[in-house]
Amino acid sequence: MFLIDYRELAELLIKAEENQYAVSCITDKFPDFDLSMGYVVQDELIKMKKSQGHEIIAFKMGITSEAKMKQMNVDEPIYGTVFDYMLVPDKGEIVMEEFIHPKIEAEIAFILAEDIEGPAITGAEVLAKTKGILPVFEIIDSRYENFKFKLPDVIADNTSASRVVFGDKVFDPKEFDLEKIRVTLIINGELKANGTSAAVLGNPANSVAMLANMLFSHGKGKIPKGSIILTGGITEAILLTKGDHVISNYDGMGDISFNVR
Ligand code: OOG
Ligand code: MG
Repeated sequence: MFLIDYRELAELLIKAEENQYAVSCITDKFPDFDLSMGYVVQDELIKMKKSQGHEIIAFKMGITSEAKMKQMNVDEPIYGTVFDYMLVPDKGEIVMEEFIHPKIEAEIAFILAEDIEGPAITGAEVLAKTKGILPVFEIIDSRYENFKFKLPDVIADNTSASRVVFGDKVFDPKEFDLEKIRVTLIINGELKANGTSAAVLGNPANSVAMLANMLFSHGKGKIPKGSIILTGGITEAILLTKGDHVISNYDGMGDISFNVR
């Protein structure tokens, strides 16, 4: 039997991120490594990031759409944390050398007007407590070789979180049908993927509710008002290459974009 050192695993993943190299999956070495162990490593990783001086700016849900489940060959939503150093301005740029094998996802983010708490909050209840919604890109960059992993691995790896690009306008959710926001993902003028917000658990508000319910069941309490939550990629993620211009249009919310230098 192996003894698993959660701290050491978190350190390994942070080093892989900081030095842009991929590592092999934890589950390859420890077949018994499970979902709850994945979150223990993620919690260690968050502690280490905080002690490096980084601050949490948002929560994220992942694997919330059929397209993502199929692409990654995993079947369950997961959550992670977005840090201040991950923030890229709208119309800004990312530098290819800072990544291993980055992919882009178009998502919808929520900003809470009130605290929300599990164990059984619903999407409708979340919506009643939401101050605003906005378009967001998430750039994911798995620290695992070939961008392949099992769920416990990707949970430990803070769900591949790497960068975020928020739109600069926040919208009133009451003015939208949250099941019907169409989103395009265009790279270098070519439509690479498109979808509708309903792809995210029927309604992205359900993804926020699920986050609150998961956090509660993991003993992590409520999500405080003012929190920002990324609800998960609407379409499959697309691999980025140097020189890419990425733009997404969201029905009724306009465009967000960035370049890869
Ligand atoms: C895991 C993160 C998935 C999403 O929006 O579905 C995610 C991955 O695919 O590497 O962020
Ligand atoms: Mg995502």
